Amino acid sequence: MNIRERTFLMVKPDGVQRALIGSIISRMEQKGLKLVAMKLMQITPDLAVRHYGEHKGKPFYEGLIEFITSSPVVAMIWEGDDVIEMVRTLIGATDPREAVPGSIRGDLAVFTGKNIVHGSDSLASAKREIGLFFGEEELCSYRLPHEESLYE
Ligand code: D4T
Repeated sequence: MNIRERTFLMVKPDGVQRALIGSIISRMEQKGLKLVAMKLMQITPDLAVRHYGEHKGKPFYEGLIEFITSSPVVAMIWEGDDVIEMVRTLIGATDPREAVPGSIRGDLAVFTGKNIVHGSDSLASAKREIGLFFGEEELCSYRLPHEESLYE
């Protein structure tokens, strides 16, 4: 059974710097997913720590916090059936050298520390991350004309 879900997707500072915002959004749109919230924003150190808290103590943690706060990101919420797993597949493996061609990281990135995008990895993470980055009033509810032809 398919379950309608929402996921948090972020174009990281390297994706913004490399002018890849449009192509990342395009891939989600072409898949048939629905954008329900989006903003360009600067992540504060406080938000960075809350978002990546699970990695505290790991060797890459300090660099990760510095990187994610280094320039603006694009924060988004996408909606669709099984969207959390689907977006992870579209993004590809964390290490771009292992990400398959056709995925965002497989096609566009070369280094784990600069892997262009972040996508929630579970329902619990999606709920937590959406709550960290967005207020309920920032989400839009609407229908797309292709929704009927997209789902079984
Ligand atoms: P994010 O969370 O950014 O979508 O990445 P992943 O979900 O694919 O991977 P992650 O949580 O394991 O890592 C978070 C973030 O840390 C960077 N990183 C990770 C790094 O710089 N060096 C490393 O060795 C690892 C494992 C990249 C993504």
